[in-house]
Amino acid sequence: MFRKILIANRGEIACRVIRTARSMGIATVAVYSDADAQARHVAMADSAIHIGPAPVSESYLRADAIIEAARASGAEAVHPGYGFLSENAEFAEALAAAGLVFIGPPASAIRAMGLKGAAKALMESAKVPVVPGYHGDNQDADFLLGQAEAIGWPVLIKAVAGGGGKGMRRVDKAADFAAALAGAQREGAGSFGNPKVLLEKYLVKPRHIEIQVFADSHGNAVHLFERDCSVQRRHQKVLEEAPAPDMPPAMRQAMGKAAVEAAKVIGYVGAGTVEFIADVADGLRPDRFYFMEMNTRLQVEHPVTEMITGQDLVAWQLRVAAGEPLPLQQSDLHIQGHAIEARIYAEDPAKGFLPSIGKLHQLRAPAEGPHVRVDTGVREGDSVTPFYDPMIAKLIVWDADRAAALRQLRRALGSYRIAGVATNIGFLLALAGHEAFAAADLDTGFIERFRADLLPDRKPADDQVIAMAALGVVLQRRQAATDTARNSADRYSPWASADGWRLNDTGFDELHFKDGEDDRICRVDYLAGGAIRIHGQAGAIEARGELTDGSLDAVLNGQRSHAGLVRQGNDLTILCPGASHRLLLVDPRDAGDEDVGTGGALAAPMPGKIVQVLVAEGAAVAKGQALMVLEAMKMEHTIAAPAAGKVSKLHYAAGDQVVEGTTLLAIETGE
Ligand code: MV4
Repeated sequence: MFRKILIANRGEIACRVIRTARSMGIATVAVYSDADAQARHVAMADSAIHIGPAPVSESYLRADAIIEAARASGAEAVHPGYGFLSENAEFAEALAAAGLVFIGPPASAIRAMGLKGAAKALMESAKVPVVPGYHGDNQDADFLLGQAEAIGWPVLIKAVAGGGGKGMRRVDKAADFAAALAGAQREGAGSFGNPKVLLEKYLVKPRHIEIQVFADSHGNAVHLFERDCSVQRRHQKVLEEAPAPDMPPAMRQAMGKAAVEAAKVIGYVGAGTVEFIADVADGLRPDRFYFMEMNTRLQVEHPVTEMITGQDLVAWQLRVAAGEPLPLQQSDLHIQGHAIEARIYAEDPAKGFLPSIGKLHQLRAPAEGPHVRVDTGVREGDSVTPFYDPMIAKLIVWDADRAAALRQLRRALGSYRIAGVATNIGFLLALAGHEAFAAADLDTGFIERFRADLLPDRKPADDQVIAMAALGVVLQRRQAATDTARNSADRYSPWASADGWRLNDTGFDELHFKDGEDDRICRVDYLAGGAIRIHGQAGAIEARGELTDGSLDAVLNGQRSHAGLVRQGNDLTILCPGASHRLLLVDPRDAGDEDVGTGGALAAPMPGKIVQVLVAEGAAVAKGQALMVLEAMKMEHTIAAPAAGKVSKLHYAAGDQVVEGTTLLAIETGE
């Protein structure tokens, strides 16, 4: 076995590989870009080597820099993870030339699966079923139209070098064929440098079912059953599960056998996935599945296979790459229970799933255990940057059967708490709670078909949410007041109390929240024993509770309630199970006091634009004095001095755009 390996990747997959390597006593070397110097995978590895600037073309895609790093570190083998260089045959060859082991298949196997038409012909020769169609060399438009007529409409034109749905055109009738053909050819040439296409019968109700295969260098090959990845959005997988719901045993056996044949015919070694498309117009049938493509790497969704087989696929990869035989034979492998993976992304479903860039001010994952696994590459306080995939984590659940696993999924998703970026968790919860998903009425059109159910309109905050927000604000003020009192000579001073009944005679306050465009102004009465009464739209709610480290444990009208609470200045995020609400606290008394930096450097609390600089370099300032005004998220935020001192440096001027965390100015406090 190797003594040291280098992981040519980042994020959750780098962390995943490091975890297994460590458990096997193998030393790990991480590589990182400028943007990842503080990343989790770097912190986890035994050592780490810088390979370049943030853009992937200048770092994680630089084969030369990675090979040099492997050499310099003394690593014997390189794990490519997925994406980046994982399916790059030249990279595999360059590693071999440098005397390093590529933890992946032979370059020849990667090439054999590179072009769709050639791969299909190869599969046909191995008796692996392929979608009926034409995948020959003749690219003449009239000839292809004739082939399409023979296949029967609708027909799918696919660029042979295409991928991820690019260079694909559905054609329903002869009159549309020529234009669609030209389009697919243009896209193939433009995106992949290859105008060649193939034709297939278009399957109107397909399911994406893939088989995990493994082969060693001694001629053994097995499969580790199937995964169903039919729930996709724009060719991005959203939910993956194993086994495939309602899979007939005869079909599982036939698909497993076909996948192993596919691996054998290309001389495969290592972990691979054979993707099939199943025509489910008449349900799942053993004679209605067809080879689509083979992914010559470990896949994002490999954990669901690990959960149902009890195997560690990264450990298998390392053993096979080191020349050992497969750890188990086919007859040793069995399916146990059901697993589902949900990909948690920093993206905004309300904005067309646009990536949501920013800092993960709060990141609380469900507790891990036999039923819940979380694979992640980020920690609370890390940022989602525009440079890389905005995946936050993979949540994997397991239970004895699908219905139980689905309950685990809903519970785990509901307990996730993320603030600072928008996430797809609400969308995932809607999916996991959808009756058609529970009924396993799956096909690749699932998300489009139920779009209206899955993307509900933004719900205004109800009285319960407003009450939680109000309670959170009151508890925070009390905490701040207690801290002040602790630091003051007279800790029992009534002025140190933040309770309304001491701050004003009447014993009540008014809190003004903005929920989107809606103003929510509510009266808050201070009651005995620390409770408060919040007057909402539908009535009053009596609330008390505790706020610890961003977690609010409350009792509202006698009912227990939990939520996450994150406050950035006057920007408040209330994270309720399955739904998050963002409110702005409109309160002149608080202006600026949460926007203060610590120490002498003042950082931008969020990305925005400097609209005003209120002090000059060298100016003496008092504690709490307004220094700059930052416009962010349509609100103005005052940056105030954390302590009395002198402005030693102004880094920005009015009109400048700043990213979150940027040091805006420095103050010498004389401390
Ligand atoms: C198909 C198809 C229907 N009929 N082929 C999409 C990406 C590529 N890997 C293959 N894809 C498809 N091929 C035939 N003959 C429908 C799709 C397809 C799809 C496949 C798997 C998962 C999601 C999909 C979403 C849309 C279309």
